[in-house]
Amino acid sequence: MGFVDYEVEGHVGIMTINRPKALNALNEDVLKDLGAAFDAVNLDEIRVVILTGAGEKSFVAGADIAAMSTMTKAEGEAFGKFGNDVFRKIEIFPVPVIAAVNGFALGGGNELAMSCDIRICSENAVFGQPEVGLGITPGFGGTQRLARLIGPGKAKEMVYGGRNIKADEAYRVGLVNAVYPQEELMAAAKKLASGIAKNAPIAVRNCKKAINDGLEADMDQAIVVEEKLFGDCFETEDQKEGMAAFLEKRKVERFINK
Ligand code: DAK
Repeated sequence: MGFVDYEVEGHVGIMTINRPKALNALNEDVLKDLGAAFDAVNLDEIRVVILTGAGEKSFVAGADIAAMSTMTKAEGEAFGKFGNDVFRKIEIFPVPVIAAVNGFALGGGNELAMSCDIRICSENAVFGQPEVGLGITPGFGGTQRLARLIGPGKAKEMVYGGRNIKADEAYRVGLVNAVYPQEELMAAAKKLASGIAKNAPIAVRNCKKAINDGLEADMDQAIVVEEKLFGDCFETEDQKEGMAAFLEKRKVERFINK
């Protein structure tokens, strides 16, 4: 599909942003294709999505600076909304999305990675929000998600200074869960994905929703969110099979997403 390739391996969907000549920078067409690729995922089959970038240099080097350079205020706002809608679609996508960050994740690239549930990266990965050097603020959620993920002090240092950090520092501050040699990154992402995909899909989806929705609420409301999603798992075939397998001291035969 245009700038986004999509393949399926078992229950895992692998999406690759494919515009390597511009280091996979996000223009309107790339964003459109990315949104359409998520809309097209068959959720009866797919239990985890991996998102990566084409080539060995860049995940996404940000929003397309050439395209943005001539935007009016109104166009900039419309572009921001368009991107935000796609990123939010990923954030609340029913199944987990793993970002396999294979190089630069700058500006909109870091913001895209932060819209995913889990980030792992290659040793050459570089993360940052360089927007203030371009005369703008981060516009695809960078000021919001970075502060929530790594804390306001470190986020402010990165955002105000437009300072990029390398993979080891991203790991240390909790922006990524693990760092791998470039050639091992996709295998690691697939292993992580299949470890999730083997579990009861309805339960995994409900965990995603519980964590995301709960983080936006105070603890009293958050616990109610959890109660409802916990209750929602009961009477499913997978809940019955999971518990029966434990009581019968056997392995789960397979979870069927029902
Ligand atoms: N946009 C467009 N083209 C880009 C690009 C980008 N962000 N990043 C790289 N490219 C292109 C380069 O122009 C070059 O194209 P050619 O000259 O070959 O035609 C090609 O990719 C290779 O890049 P370099 O030659 O520069 O490669 P290097 O290895 O020397 O350097 C680099 C790699 C990643 C350090 C460098 O390319 C770089 O600094 N890129 C820009 C990184 C950056 O500043 N990213 C943040 C962009 S700002 C908004 C919502 C969201 C946003 C804004 C507004 N609203 C609410 C309105 C988001 C903003 C951003 O993401």
